[in-house]
Amino acid sequence: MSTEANRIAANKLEESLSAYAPTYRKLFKAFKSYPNFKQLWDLIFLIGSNSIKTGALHVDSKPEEILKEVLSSWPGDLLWKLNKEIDDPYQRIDIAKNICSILPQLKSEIGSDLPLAEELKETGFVKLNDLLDQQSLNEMIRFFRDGQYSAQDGPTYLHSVEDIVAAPHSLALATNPQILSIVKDYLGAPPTIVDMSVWWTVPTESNDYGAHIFHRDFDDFRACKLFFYLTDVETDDGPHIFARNTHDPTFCAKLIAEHRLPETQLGVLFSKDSRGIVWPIEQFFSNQISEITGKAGTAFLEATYGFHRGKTPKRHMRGLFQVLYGLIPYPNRLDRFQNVRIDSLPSSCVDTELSRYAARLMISPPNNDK
Ligand SMILES: O=C(O)CCC(=O)C(=O)O
Repeated sequence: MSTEANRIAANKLEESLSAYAPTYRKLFKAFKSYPNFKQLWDLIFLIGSNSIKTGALHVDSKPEEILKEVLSSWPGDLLWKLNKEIDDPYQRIDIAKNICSILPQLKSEIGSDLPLAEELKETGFVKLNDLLDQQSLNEMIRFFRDGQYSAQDGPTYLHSVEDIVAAPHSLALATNPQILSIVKDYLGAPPTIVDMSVWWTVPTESNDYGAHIFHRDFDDFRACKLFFYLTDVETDDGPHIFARNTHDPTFCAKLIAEHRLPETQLGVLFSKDSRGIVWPIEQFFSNQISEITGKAGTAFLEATYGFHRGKTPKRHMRGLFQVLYGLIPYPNRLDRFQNVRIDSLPSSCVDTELSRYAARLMISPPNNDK
Protein backbone atom coordinates (compact mmCIF):
# COMPACT_ATOMS: atom_id res chain seq x y z
CA MET A 1 0.00 0.00 0.00
CA SER A 2 1.19 3.53 -0.72
CA THR A 3 1.81 5.87 2.22
CA GLU A 4 -1.33 7.83 1.35
CA ALA A 5 -3.40 4.65 1.16
CA ASN A 6 -1.92 3.58 4.49
CA ARG A 7 -2.86 6.88 6.06
CA ILE A 8 -6.45 6.67 4.78
CA ALA A 9 -6.76 3.07 5.90
CA ALA A 10 -5.30 3.94 9.30
CA ASN A 11 -7.78 6.80 9.72
CA LYS A 12 -10.65 4.53 8.76
CA LEU A 13 -9.51 1.91 11.19
CA GLU A 14 -9.21 4.48 13.93
CA GLU A 15 -12.80 5.49 13.20
CA SER A 16 -13.98 1.90 13.39
CA LEU A 17 -11.98 1.34 16.59
CA SER A 18 -13.67 4.39 18.07
CA ALA A 19 -16.99 2.76 17.31
CA TYR A 20 -15.89 -0.15 19.48
CA ALA A 21 -14.58 2.15 22.19
CA PRO A 22 -17.46 1.36 24.56
CA THR A 23 -16.43 -2.32 24.46
CA TYR A 24 -12.84 -1.47 25.19
CA ARG A 25 -13.88 1.04 27.86
CA LYS A 26 -15.80 -1.72 29.57
CA LEU A 27 -12.73 -3.94 29.48
CA PHE A 28 -10.37 -1.31 30.76
CA LYS A 29 -12.75 0.28 33.28
CA ALA A 30 -11.30 -1.88 35.99
CA PHE A 31 -7.79 -0.74 35.15
CA LYS A 32 -8.62 2.93 35.64
CA SER A 33 -6.94 3.19 38.99
CA TYR A 34 -3.84 1.66 37.52
CA PRO A 35 -1.23 4.19 36.30
CA ASN A 36 -0.69 2.40 32.99
CA PHE A 37 -4.32 2.66 31.98
CA LYS A 38 -3.83 5.66 29.71
CA GLN A 39 -0.78 4.06 28.10
CA LEU A 40 -2.76 0.89 27.46
CA TRP A 41 -5.62 2.82 25.90
CA ASP A 42 -3.27 4.75 23.59
CA LEU A 43 -1.47 1.58 22.60
CA ILE A 44 -4.68 -0.02 21.41
CA PHE A 45 -5.14 2.73 18.85
CA LEU A 46 -1.52 2.63 17.83
CA ILE A 47 -1.53 -1.13 17.38
CA GLY A 48 -4.78 -0.96 15.47
CA SER A 49 -3.32 1.56 13.02
CA ASN A 50 -0.02 -0.28 12.64
CA SER A 51 -1.77 -3.57 12.05
CA ILE A 52 -3.16 -2.26 8.79
CA LYS A 53 0.33 -2.04 7.39
CA THR A 54 1.09 -5.64 8.20
CA GLY A 55 -2.22 -6.72 6.72
CA ALA A 56 -3.27 -8.29 10.00
CA LEU A 57 -6.31 -6.03 10.23
CA HIS A 58 -8.58 -4.51 7.63
CA VAL A 59 -10.75 -1.48 8.00
CA ASP A 60 -13.78 -3.71 8.07
CA SER A 61 -12.32 -6.22 10.55
CA LYS A 62 -14.81 -7.54 13.05
CA PRO A 63 -14.53 -6.43 16.69
CA GLU A 64 -13.40 -9.93 17.75
CA GLU A 65 -10.65 -9.83 15.12
CA ILE A 66 -9.53 -6.43 16.32
CA LEU A 67 -9.55 -7.62 19.91
CA LYS A 68 -7.51 -10.72 19.07
CA GLU A 69 -4.99 -8.68 17.15
CA VAL A 70 -4.75 -6.08 19.85
CA LEU A 71 -4.36 -8.62 22.62
CA SER A 72 -1.69 -10.54 20.76
CA SER A 73 0.44 -7.39 20.44
CA TRP A 74 1.88 -4.94 22.97
CA PRO A 75 -1.30 -4.36 24.93
CA GLY A 76 -1.43 -8.10 25.38
CA ASP A 77 2.02 -7.89 26.94
CA LEU A 78 0.92 -5.01 29.07
CA LEU A 79 -2.19 -6.89 30.18
CA TRP A 80 0.06 -9.82 31.04
CA LYS A 81 2.21 -7.55 33.19
CA LEU A 82 -0.88 -6.11 34.85
CA ASN A 83 -2.08 -9.64 35.51
CA LYS A 84 1.22 -10.40 37.20
CA GLU A 85 1.29 -7.12 39.14
CA ILE A 86 -2.25 -6.61 40.38
CA ASP A 87 -2.47 -8.36 43.72
CA ASP A 88 -5.79 -7.08 45.02
CA PRO A 89 -8.02 -10.16 44.69
CA TYR A 90 -11.23 -8.12 44.49
CA GLN A 91 -9.82 -5.96 41.71
CA ARG A 92 -8.80 -9.12 39.88
CA ILE A 93 -12.37 -10.44 40.10
CA ASP A 94 -13.66 -7.14 38.74
CA ILE A 95 -11.20 -7.20 35.82
CA ALA A 96 -12.02 -10.84 35.04
CA LYS A 97 -15.73 -9.95 34.86
CA ASN A 98 -14.99 -7.12 32.44
CA ILE A 99 -12.85 -9.34 30.24
CA CYS A 100 -15.57 -12.02 30.20
CA SER A 101 -18.16 -9.49 29.13
CA ILE A 102 -16.38 -8.90 25.82
CA LEU A 103 -15.41 -12.50 25.00
CA PRO A 104 -17.64 -14.47 22.61
CA GLN A 105 -20.64 -16.20 24.11
CA LEU A 106 -20.42 -19.84 22.99
CA LYS A 107 -22.84 -22.54 24.06
CA SER A 108 -21.66 -25.79 25.53
CA GLU A 109 -23.26 -28.56 23.45
CA ILE A 110 -23.84 -30.75 26.46
CA GLY A 111 -25.28 -27.90 28.50
CA SER A 112 -23.94 -26.70 31.77
CA ASP A 113 -22.58 -29.08 34.33
CA LEU A 114 -23.66 -26.80 37.13
CA PRO A 115 -23.08 -28.84 40.33
CA LEU A 116 -19.45 -29.55 39.37
CA ALA A 117 -18.87 -25.97 38.21
CA GLU A 118 -20.39 -24.70 41.47
CA GLU A 119 -18.07 -26.96 43.43
CA LEU A 120 -15.09 -25.63 41.49
CA LYS A 121 -16.23 -22.03 42.05
CA GLU A 122 -16.79 -22.54 45.75
CA THR A 123 -13.89 -24.75 46.78
CA GLY A 124 -11.50 -24.21 43.85
CA PHE A 125 -11.36 -27.97 43.33
CA VAL A 126 -13.42 -30.70 41.67
CA LYS A 127 -12.59 -34.34 41.04
CA LEU A 128 -13.43 -35.85 37.62
CA ASN A 129 -14.08 -39.51 36.96
CA ASP A 130 -13.51 -41.93 34.10
CA LEU A 131 -12.04 -39.54 31.57
CA LEU A 132 -10.14 -42.25 29.67
CA ASP A 133 -10.72 -45.99 29.29
CA GLN A 134 -7.86 -48.27 30.37
CA GLN A 135 -6.56 -48.91 26.85
CA SER A 136 -6.42 -45.20 25.98
CA LEU A 137 -4.76 -44.42 29.29
CA ASN A 138 -2.09 -47.09 28.64
CA GLU A 139 -1.46 -45.68 25.16
CA MET A 140 -0.99 -42.20 26.52
CA ILE A 141 1.31 -43.28 29.36
CA ARG A 142 3.41 -45.42 26.99
CA PHE A 143 3.81 -42.48 24.60
CA PHE A 144 5.28 -40.27 27.31
CA ARG A 145 7.30 -43.01 29.02
CA ASP A 146 8.98 -43.88 25.73
CA GLY A 147 9.34 -40.24 24.69
CA GLN A 148 12.13 -37.70 25.12
CA TYR A 149 12.27 -35.03 27.80
CA SER A 150 13.03 -31.63 26.39
CA ALA A 151 13.92 -29.78 29.60
CA GLN A 152 14.63 -30.21 33.28
CA ASP A 153 13.49 -27.93 36.09
CA GLY A 154 14.68 -29.08 39.52
CA PRO A 155 13.42 -32.63 40.06
CA THR A 156 10.99 -32.40 37.11
CA TYR A 157 11.59 -33.53 33.53
CA LEU A 158 9.38 -31.87 30.96
CA HIS A 159 8.07 -32.88 27.54
CA SER A 160 7.79 -30.36 24.72
CA VAL A 161 4.39 -28.90 23.96
CA GLU A 162 4.71 -30.27 20.39
CA ASP A 163 4.98 -33.82 21.80
CA ILE A 164 2.12 -33.26 24.20
CA VAL A 165 -0.23 -32.11 21.46
CA ALA A 166 0.84 -35.11 19.31
CA ALA A 167 0.31 -37.61 22.14
CA PRO A 168 -2.59 -40.03 21.84
CA HIS A 169 -5.74 -38.74 23.59
CA SER A 170 -4.15 -35.57 24.96
CA LEU A 171 -6.29 -33.21 22.86
CA ALA A 172 -9.35 -35.36 23.48
CA LEU A 173 -8.74 -34.88 27.20
CA ALA A 174 -8.03 -31.17 26.88
CA THR A 175 -11.23 -30.60 24.89
CA ASN A 176 -13.39 -33.14 26.72
CA PRO A 177 -16.94 -31.66 26.51
CA GLN A 178 -17.66 -32.17 30.21
CA ILE A 179 -14.44 -30.41 31.17
CA LEU A 180 -14.99 -27.52 28.77
CA SER A 181 -18.51 -27.10 30.06
CA ILE A 182 -17.39 -26.97 33.71
CA VAL A 183 -14.47 -24.68 32.94
CA LYS A 184 -16.68 -22.38 30.87
CA ASP A 185 -19.09 -22.02 33.79
CA TYR A 186 -16.22 -21.49 36.18
CA LEU A 187 -14.46 -18.86 34.05
CA GLY A 188 -17.65 -17.15 32.97
CA ALA A 189 -16.49 -17.28 29.33
CA PRO A 190 -15.41 -19.90 26.79
CA PRO A 191 -12.02 -21.29 27.85
CA THR A 192 -8.87 -20.97 25.79
CA ILE A 193 -6.24 -23.68 26.20
CA VAL A 194 -3.28 -21.43 26.94
CA ASP A 195 -0.78 -24.11 27.89
CA MET A 196 -0.29 -27.85 28.11
CA SER A 197 2.46 -29.60 30.02
CA VAL A 198 3.62 -33.05 30.99
CA TRP A 199 6.28 -33.63 33.57
CA TRP A 200 7.84 -36.41 35.61
CA THR A 201 8.97 -35.59 39.13
CA VAL A 202 11.69 -37.88 40.44
CA PRO A 203 12.18 -38.79 44.12
CA THR A 204 14.57 -36.44 45.84
CA GLU A 205 15.62 -35.52 49.38
CA SER A 206 15.49 -31.77 48.83
CA ASN A 207 12.21 -29.91 49.43
CA ASP A 208 13.23 -26.52 48.14
CA TYR A 209 11.90 -26.76 44.59
CA GLY A 210 9.61 -23.79 43.72
CA ALA A 211 6.52 -25.81 42.78
CA HIS A 212 6.83 -27.72 46.07
CA ILE A 213 6.34 -24.54 48.14
CA PHE A 214 2.74 -23.34 48.64
CA HIS A 215 2.00 -20.66 46.05
CA ARG A 216 -0.69 -19.04 43.92
CA ASP A 217 -0.49 -19.05 40.11
CA PHE A 218 -1.03 -15.76 38.26
CA ASP A 219 -1.78 -17.31 34.88
CA ASP A 220 -4.68 -14.98 34.08
CA PHE A 221 -7.21 -12.83 35.90
CA ARG A 222 -9.23 -16.05 36.03
CA ALA A 223 -7.86 -19.46 35.06
CA CYS A 224 -7.93 -23.09 36.08
CA LYS A 225 -5.99 -26.26 35.43
CA LEU A 226 -6.77 -29.85 34.60
CA PHE A 227 -4.44 -32.24 36.45
CA PHE A 228 -4.27 -35.84 35.23
CA TYR A 229 -1.95 -38.40 36.84
CA LEU A 230 0.10 -40.64 34.55
CA THR A 231 1.27 -42.84 37.45
CA ASP A 232 -0.32 -44.26 40.60
CA VAL A 233 0.20 -41.65 43.30
CA GLU A 234 0.23 -42.45 47.01
CA THR A 235 1.43 -40.16 49.77
CA ASP A 236 5.15 -40.91 49.15
CA ASP A 237 4.87 -40.56 45.36
CA GLY A 238 4.58 -36.76 45.19
CA PRO A 239 0.83 -36.10 45.34
CA HIS A 240 -0.46 -32.70 44.42
CA ILE A 241 -1.65 -30.71 47.45
CA PHE A 242 -4.41 -28.10 47.41
CA ALA A 243 -5.82 -25.77 50.06
CA ARG A 244 -9.56 -25.61 49.26
CA ASN A 245 -11.33 -22.21 49.18
CA THR A 246 -8.05 -20.25 49.32
CA HIS A 247 -8.68 -18.80 45.83
CA ASP A 248 -11.61 -16.94 47.40
CA PRO A 249 -10.73 -13.67 49.19
CA THR A 250 -14.06 -13.61 51.03
CA PHE A 251 -13.34 -17.02 52.54
CA CYS A 252 -9.80 -15.96 53.50
CA ALA A 253 -11.06 -12.68 55.00
CA LYS A 254 -13.56 -14.64 57.14
CA LEU A 255 -10.82 -16.96 58.38
CA ILE A 256 -8.60 -13.99 59.19
CA ALA A 257 -11.46 -12.46 61.22
CA GLU A 258 -12.07 -15.77 63.02
CA HIS A 259 -8.40 -15.82 63.99
CA ARG A 260 -8.75 -12.20 65.21
CA LEU A 261 -5.98 -11.08 62.89
CA PRO A 262 -5.95 -7.53 61.44
CA GLU A 263 -7.82 -7.12 58.12
CA THR A 264 -4.57 -5.97 56.50
CA GLN A 265 -3.39 -9.57 56.64
CA LEU A 266 -5.62 -10.34 53.65
CA GLY A 267 -3.26 -8.27 51.48
CA VAL A 268 -0.32 -10.31 52.78
CA LEU A 269 -2.07 -13.56 52.00
CA PHE A 270 -2.69 -12.44 48.41
CA SER A 271 0.62 -10.72 47.79
CA LYS A 272 2.20 -11.79 44.50
CA ASP A 273 2.52 -15.56 44.17
CA SER A 274 2.92 -15.73 47.98
CA ARG A 275 5.97 -17.99 47.85
CA GLY A 276 7.95 -15.35 49.72
CA ILE A 277 5.48 -14.72 52.54
CA VAL A 278 6.23 -15.88 56.02
CA TRP A 279 2.82 -17.23 56.86
CA PRO A 280 2.09 -20.56 58.49
CA ILE A 281 -0.08 -21.67 55.57
CA GLU A 282 0.08 -25.32 56.64
CA GLN A 283 -1.41 -24.54 60.08
CA PHE A 284 -3.68 -21.65 59.13
CA PHE A 285 -5.42 -23.65 56.38
CA SER A 286 -5.05 -27.06 58.05
CA ASN A 287 -8.78 -27.82 57.58
CA GLN A 288 -8.61 -26.93 53.91
CA ILE A 289 -5.52 -28.81 52.83
CA SER A 290 -5.67 -32.21 51.14
CA GLU A 291 -3.24 -34.44 49.31
CA ILE A 292 -4.72 -35.79 46.10
CA THR A 293 -3.78 -39.43 45.79
CA GLY A 294 -5.10 -41.98 43.33
CA LYS A 295 -4.39 -44.39 40.48
CA ALA A 296 -3.03 -43.34 37.10
CA GLY A 297 -5.94 -41.60 35.35
CA THR A 298 -6.99 -39.69 38.50
CA ALA A 299 -8.12 -36.27 37.31
CA PHE A 300 -9.24 -32.99 38.84
CA LEU A 301 -9.81 -29.38 37.95
CA GLU A 302 -8.30 -26.77 40.21
CA ALA A 303 -8.35 -22.99 40.56
CA THR A 304 -4.60 -22.66 40.93
CA TYR A 305 -4.99 -19.09 42.17
CA GLY A 306 -5.70 -20.96 45.42
CA PHE A 307 -2.71 -22.21 47.45
CA HIS A 308 -1.23 -25.41 46.05
CA ARG A 309 2.02 -27.28 45.73
CA GLY A 310 3.47 -30.62 44.73
CA LYS A 311 4.76 -32.87 47.51
CA THR A 312 8.33 -34.00 46.94
CA PRO A 313 8.22 -37.70 45.96
CA LYS A 314 10.22 -40.02 48.21
CA ARG A 315 9.36 -43.38 46.65
CA HIS A 316 8.24 -43.47 42.99
CA MET A 317 8.49 -40.98 40.16
CA ARG A 318 5.20 -39.15 39.49
CA GLY A 319 3.91 -38.42 35.97
CA LEU A 320 1.53 -35.47 35.52
CA PHE A 321 -0.38 -34.20 32.50
CA GLN A 322 -1.75 -30.66 32.76
CA VAL A 323 -3.94 -28.35 30.72
CA LEU A 324 -4.17 -24.67 31.57
CA TYR A 325 -7.42 -22.88 30.64
CA GLY A 326 -7.52 -19.09 30.63
CA LEU A 327 -9.40 -16.11 29.24
CA ILE A 328 -6.75 -14.33 27.18
CA PRO A 329 -4.15 -15.71 24.77
CA TYR A 330 -1.27 -13.54 25.99
CA PRO A 331 1.67 -13.21 23.58
CA ASN A 332 3.90 -15.51 25.62
CA ARG A 333 1.21 -18.19 25.42
CA LEU A 334 0.99 -17.77 21.65
CA ASP A 335 4.75 -18.36 21.59
CA ARG A 336 4.30 -21.66 23.44
CA PHE A 337 2.13 -22.95 20.60
CA GLN A 338 3.93 -21.35 17.68
CA ASN A 339 5.48 -24.63 16.49
CA VAL A 340 2.25 -26.54 16.93
CA ARG A 341 0.03 -26.60 13.87
CA ILE A 342 -2.86 -28.95 13.38
CA ASP A 343 -5.34 -28.64 10.53
CA SER A 344 -8.28 -29.60 12.68
CA LEU A 345 -9.06 -31.38 15.91
CA PRO A 346 -8.15 -35.10 15.75
CA SER A 347 -11.03 -37.54 15.28
CA SER A 348 -10.77 -38.61 18.95
CA CYS A 349 -12.05 -35.13 19.92
CA VAL A 350 -15.67 -34.05 20.01
CA ASP A 351 -15.67 -31.31 17.40
CA THR A 352 -17.81 -28.38 18.58
CA GLU A 353 -17.62 -24.60 18.39
CA LEU A 354 -16.46 -24.62 22.00
CA SER A 355 -13.73 -27.23 21.50
CA ARG A 356 -12.47 -25.48 18.34
CA TYR A 357 -12.40 -22.17 20.20
CA ALA A 358 -10.58 -23.74 23.15
CA ALA A 359 -7.92 -25.28 20.88
CA ARG A 360 -7.70 -22.42 18.40
CA LEU A 361 -4.14 -21.38 19.29
CA MET A 362 -2.88 -24.61 17.75
CA ILE A 363 -5.21 -24.92 14.78
CA SER A 364 -3.94 -23.68 11.39
CA PRO A 365 -3.58 -21.31 9.66
CA PRO A 366 -0.69 -19.87 11.68
CA ASN A 367 -0.98 -16.28 12.86
CA ASN A 368 -4.41 -15.87 11.34
CA ASP A 369 -6.76 -17.33 13.81
CA LYS A 370 -5.43 -16.21 17.15
O1 LIG B 1 3.72 -30.72 40.82
C1 LIG B 1 2.69 -30.29 41.36
O2 LIG B 1 1.78 -30.99 41.76
C2 LIG B 1 2.59 -28.79 41.53
C3 LIG B 1 2.08 -28.15 40.30
C4 LIG B 1 2.05 -26.67 40.37
O3 LIG B 1 2.50 -26.03 41.28
C5 LIG B 1 1.43 -25.94 39.28
O4 LIG B 1 1.02 -26.57 38.29
O5 LIG B 1 1.34 -24.70 39.36
